[in-house]
Amino acid sequence: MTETILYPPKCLYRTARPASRPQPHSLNMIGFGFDGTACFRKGTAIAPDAIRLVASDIESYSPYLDLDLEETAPFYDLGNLIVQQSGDAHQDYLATHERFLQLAGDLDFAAAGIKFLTLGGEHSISYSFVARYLQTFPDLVLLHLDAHADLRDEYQGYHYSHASIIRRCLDHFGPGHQLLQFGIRSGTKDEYVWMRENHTLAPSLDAFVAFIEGLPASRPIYLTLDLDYFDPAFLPGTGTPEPGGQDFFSFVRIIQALRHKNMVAADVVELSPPVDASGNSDVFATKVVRELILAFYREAKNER
Ligand SMILES: [Mn+2]
Repeated sequence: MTETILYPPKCLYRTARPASRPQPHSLNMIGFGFDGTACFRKGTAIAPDAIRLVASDIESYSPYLDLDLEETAPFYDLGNLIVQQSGDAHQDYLATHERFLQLAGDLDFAAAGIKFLTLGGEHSISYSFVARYLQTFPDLVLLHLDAHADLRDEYQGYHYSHASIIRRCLDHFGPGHQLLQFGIRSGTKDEYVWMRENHTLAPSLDAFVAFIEGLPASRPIYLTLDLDYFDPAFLPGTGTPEPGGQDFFSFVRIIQALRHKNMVAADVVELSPPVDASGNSDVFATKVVRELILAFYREAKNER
């Protein structure tokens, strides 16, 4: 008998179809509610189901992309990876990562056209997916929206910490891979020196959007979005808020540029519903997720 690796979602994402395996030539939503290394304010574990719940109550139409979830090609909601909770964050992360490999490890993401939209969880969960897509696509572009550089080699003793996620991804970088970051406004001096030397930090929104617009239409893109990219005035419900952040319209400009490109996967991490009792952060995050789902959509049928 095989181990159960997924919980069905408490409620299915609006307009999504249920599935228990990644579906080919499709977008696959999956929750990964791991929050073991979060250092300040925990709570991201319940974010995937919080987003699904809000999704049933917001408009399915995006005026920014002129697309409607009701009209776009089907996508699938796989539910949530079962997160081990032994109290040892490192072991718990690796055990859940193993479950992801059981679910998708034998699939050829490129040939089968398997696209993932992952709902965290804390940022460390991105590693499972980014490493896999880097391996799959030797010319992958990793776009990183975040308040934090996440380039530490380890944080508070954790190699796979949410504060070192981009460093862990860089471990898998080959010569054809490229990283561009935007929204970063917090890090160590060493992290800033590294970003300057390697030209990975876009100096402005215009520069970041122009970079996306300049990419060949076929170049595969992975977008990792830590919601603390947004200013805490707009989205206070994250574990490690930083003042001086971006607004929703900056994200609209980015998504409008991505709409015409080849996004192969994305993740949205660090929403912590208990931190914002008003629930506004959950709504904000859910609108962001709606725009992302629609940005995956391709006019030709079954090419999501
Ligand atoms: Mn962050």
